[in-house]
Amino acid sequence: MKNSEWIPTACYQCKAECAILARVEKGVLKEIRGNPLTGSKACVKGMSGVSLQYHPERLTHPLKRVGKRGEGQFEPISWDEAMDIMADKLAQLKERGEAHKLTASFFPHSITDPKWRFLNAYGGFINTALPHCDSAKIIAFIKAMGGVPNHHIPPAFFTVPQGGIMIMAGRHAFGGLDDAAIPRDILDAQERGAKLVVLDPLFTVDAAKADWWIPIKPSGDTAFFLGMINHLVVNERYDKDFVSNWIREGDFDKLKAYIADKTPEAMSAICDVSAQDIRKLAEMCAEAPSVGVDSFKGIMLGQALDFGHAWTIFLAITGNIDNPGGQPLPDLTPMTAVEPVPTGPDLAELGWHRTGPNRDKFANYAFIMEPTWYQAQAIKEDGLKVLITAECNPALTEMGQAEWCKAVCLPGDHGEEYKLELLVSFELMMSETCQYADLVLPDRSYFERWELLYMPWWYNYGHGVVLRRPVVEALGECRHANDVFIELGKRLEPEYFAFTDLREYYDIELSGLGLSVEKLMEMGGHWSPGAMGFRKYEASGFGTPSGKVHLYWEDLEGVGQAMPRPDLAPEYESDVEEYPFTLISYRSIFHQGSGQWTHNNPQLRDGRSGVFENPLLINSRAAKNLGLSDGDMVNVSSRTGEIQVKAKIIEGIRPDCLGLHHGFGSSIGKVACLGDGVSDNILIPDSGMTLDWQDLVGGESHVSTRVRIGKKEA
Ligand SMILES: Nc1nc2c(c(=O)[nH]1)N[C@H]1C(S)=C(S)[C@@H](COP(=O)(O)OP(=O)(O)OC[C@H]3O[C@@H](n4cnc5c(=O)[nH]c(N)nc54)[C@H](O)[C@@H]3O)O[C@H]1N2
Ligand SMILES: Nc1nc2c(c(=O)[nH]1)N[C@H]1C(S)=C(S)[C@@H](COP(=O)(O)OP(=O)(O)OC[C@H]3O[C@@H](n4cnc5c(=O)[nH]c(N)nc54)[C@H](O)[C@@H]3O)O[C@H]1N2
Ligand code: SF4
Ligand SMILES: [Mo]
Repeated sequence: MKNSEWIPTACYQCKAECAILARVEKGVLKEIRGNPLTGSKACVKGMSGVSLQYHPERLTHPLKRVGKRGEGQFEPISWDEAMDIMADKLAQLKERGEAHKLTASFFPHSITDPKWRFLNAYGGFINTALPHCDSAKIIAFIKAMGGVPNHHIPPAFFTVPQGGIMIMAGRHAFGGLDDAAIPRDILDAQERGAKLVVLDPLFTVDAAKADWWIPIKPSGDTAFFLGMINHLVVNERYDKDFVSNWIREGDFDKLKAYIADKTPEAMSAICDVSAQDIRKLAEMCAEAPSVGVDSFKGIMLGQALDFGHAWTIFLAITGNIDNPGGQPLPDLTPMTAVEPVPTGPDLAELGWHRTGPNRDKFANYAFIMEPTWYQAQAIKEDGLKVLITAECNPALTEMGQAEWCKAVCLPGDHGEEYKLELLVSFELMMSETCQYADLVLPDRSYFERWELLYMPWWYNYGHGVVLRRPVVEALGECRHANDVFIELGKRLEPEYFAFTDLREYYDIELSGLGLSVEKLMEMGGHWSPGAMGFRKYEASGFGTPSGKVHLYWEDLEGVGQAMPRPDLAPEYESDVEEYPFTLISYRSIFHQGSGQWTHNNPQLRDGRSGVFENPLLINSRAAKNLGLSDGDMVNVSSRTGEIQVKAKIIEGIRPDCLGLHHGFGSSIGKVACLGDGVSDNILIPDSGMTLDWQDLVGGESHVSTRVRIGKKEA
């Protein structure tokens, strides 16, 4: 081994997984940099990943619970014992005919993640900790354009032409990074003469960089886009070529009829943006050579599918699909299937829907993934018996976190200790979720493991594959969760796990591309078929049944959603008098979710520059009405909980909203616990409690809620 070398691999300080170079000196990780192969970008979080690799709080041995769930008392056990506990329980569950009552929550690094393979082979319920964030958009894109089932495909900002428009509708690209290169690419595009327009109730960093900040009412985005669509259609300012060539016959007429009364004036009354501004942005878009729209929080609401639908209609009638600066529609990389391919259980046959039993409303819209949000509900209804979490921390991140903690502690009905019979958490450091787990399993960090990252689209890779590889030796007895699932597969479902190990699994998948893990390493860890390509539909049509864009969704006629409804999310419309404010949560670059992994980073949270509290942002007018001064302690209460927090009076937030940084409130971890941060999820209701407000795609009405505040009495 050379004394010092730069090894190409992939970051995992956040879910963007940028390509990086890691400098390793005599077997010790020393430094991180962006990988020049994919644009040389790494953010501060990514570069500070080094300080976590050797953090004294890293878990290094499997642990077994000895106290009650939640007490956090453990004893070390061997891997053999841990494997036996899991394998025995899973064998039992399957024998009882309840295999579908296993679920694993994890972040899938690839659509061929071996954990998924295990769930499908065993018959477990597919559940994931991530791509629900914008599942409504994914479904909307599939329904309208036959797009690919890929989490977050933002506009390719590096392709925005001069005069192009970038609309951020509930997207904080400079804070909620989804790739370290995005902020740079946005700024570069602005330098080239593109315009940035930010729709956000909060004056974020993006808003500060924007050419125009529009402080929209939370969940008003559908109405806003419908208002623009009305203006474009009525005034014949749409892309006539695209509409006549690429929209399914008859759909445009249906749209015309539907939007006749969705005038900017009518929509203004819903979204609280003036009709004049709705028209102005519509006109700007009609004139611009391209418009790209990005959203995350805008699409994480109870009317999420409606917004996804309005968003796709807007892109279609302005011709901004698969063009430079518009919405990319990537191709699929042809990976080779590892035979035999397990199909997974037929949940409908088992009487199951994606939100658990008896949710008829959701029956027809089953998607490949199940949000974590319904775990508490499923446990209460005896629908979830074994839960394995990896790379997620629902005890803190789950909306209605207290409900999750309560549900995992519910006693069994027939003398069992708990209704949820086994709870396993793979982690790097002890987390809130680990405190409830029966088994805490020490995972390998992203510097210690193999992983083939494969999604149809990654921002700075284009489509293709990226290899994460071990650059240093694993600490202690750490084992990668994927290896553990493969071993469970070999024990319980051997016909689907005939390959030797993860590397061979990846070699088979890569074989159709003429690649292997070895070859990928020689190539610098990255393979892509080349340029992303534009307007690919001209050659092959869209992936919809008609080969054209579908604006009208006849399969949703029965539930009144064949066209997007303009209404605000029901959660925000209810109990307005009792709870006069909408609380919105947001992210910033230093923190990743609620994760121990970044909150414990001493480089990001040192005594001088670290962020140790998340004050409640309140507009100066609202504060004046309530007699509040900057720094006052306030009580904030919602339908589900109450917190005390310091008020921070600012101008840059709507007077009817309050802002709270998401991800604070850690109760474990030396650095993570520093300061007075509070968790927003004490206030936000559990999704199981608000099923009636949930959207067809799985209910996203979670990241905000209605609250009231009052000064805390001394
Ligand atoms: N640093 C960092 N980066 C991350 C993450 C992280 O935890 N930390 N998490 C990753 C994950 S899992 C995700 S899902 C993404 C999330 O990425 P984003 O959604 O971009 O991140 P947020 O800051 O939570 O929310 C964006 C903005 O939406 C605004 N907003 C809230 N409600 C509405 C609304 O109804 N309409 C509109 N127009 N705006 C609204 C908020 O004020 C906020 O400024 O970030 C990813 N990247
Ligand atoms: N109020 C509110 N709640 C929200 C959101 C919001 O905006 N507002 N956002 C929601 C969204 S979009 C999402 S995606 C979820 C995210 O919620 P989670 O998926 O729970 O994500 P994190 O909170 O970042 O927790 C990640 C955990 O993984 C651990 N980890 C990091 N790397 C590894 C690894 O390599 N191996 C293992 N085993 N563990 C690792 C970290 O230590 C951390 O404990 O939160 C949701 N909750
Ligand atoms: S955005 Fe930053 S933390 Fe996230 S993967 Fe990229 S470099 Fe790492
Ligand atoms: Mo997310």
